[in-house]
Amino acid sequence: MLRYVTTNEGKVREARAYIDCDPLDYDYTEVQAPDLGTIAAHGAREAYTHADEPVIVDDAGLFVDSLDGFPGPYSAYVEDTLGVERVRRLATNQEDEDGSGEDNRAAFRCVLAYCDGGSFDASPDPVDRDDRALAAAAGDESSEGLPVKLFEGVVRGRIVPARGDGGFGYDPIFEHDGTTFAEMGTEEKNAVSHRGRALASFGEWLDERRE
Ligand code: ITT
Ligand code: NA
Repeated sequence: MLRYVTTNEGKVREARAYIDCDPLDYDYTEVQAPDLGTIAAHGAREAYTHADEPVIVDDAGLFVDSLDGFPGPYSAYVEDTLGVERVRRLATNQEDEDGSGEDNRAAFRCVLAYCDGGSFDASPDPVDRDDRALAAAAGDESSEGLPVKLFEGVVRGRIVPARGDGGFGYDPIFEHDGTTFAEMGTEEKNAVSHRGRALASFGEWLDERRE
């Protein structure tokens, strides 16, 4: 069985529309890195080594244009500490300061990292050497070199005052085509979201491999 390595029920709900998987609560090392791919690839190798079953690690974040991409890879930490409403206010103040009148543009990004210990045409490591150094620093040389396939999804939108009570995380303040992600059902969000796009390409790749 494919294991979706996460503690986030919202991610699993969305993933199940595309793939058959069970959640696995495994606390892999979230290495400090500026890009989601490095974090996810490292997590997938470590989780596979632990679980000995095919795994998917999902690393995602909200990137606010006016904040130079903050909170980005730190989105989970920032949600826990500042909270969603303060991130919204930060983004809004920023806009007022430069008086540009620009919309509060932002993007959600998601990287899925797949590892099953088998060999396949792996994705090039996002920052190959750095990743190895990070893996070594985390005391995880054993899993070094395991092939990992990365799938990425991006959706652009705007930061707005919170609306809706669906979804999770930053969904209430992220508007796409006039609707916040928290105002959408799972299917509607999946059809346009960062995670939906990454899952769709992962699902296609899995199907091709099975043929
Ligand atoms: P796991 O690491 O256990 O998978 P997490 O929620 O900590 O769960 P991330 O490390 O990927 O997930 O952190 C992503 C942050 O971005 C976190 O605060 C999420 O709530 C938020 N986030 C990710 N995907 C989102 C989405 O589709 N809608 C809203 N917020 C999202
Ligand atoms: Na996390």
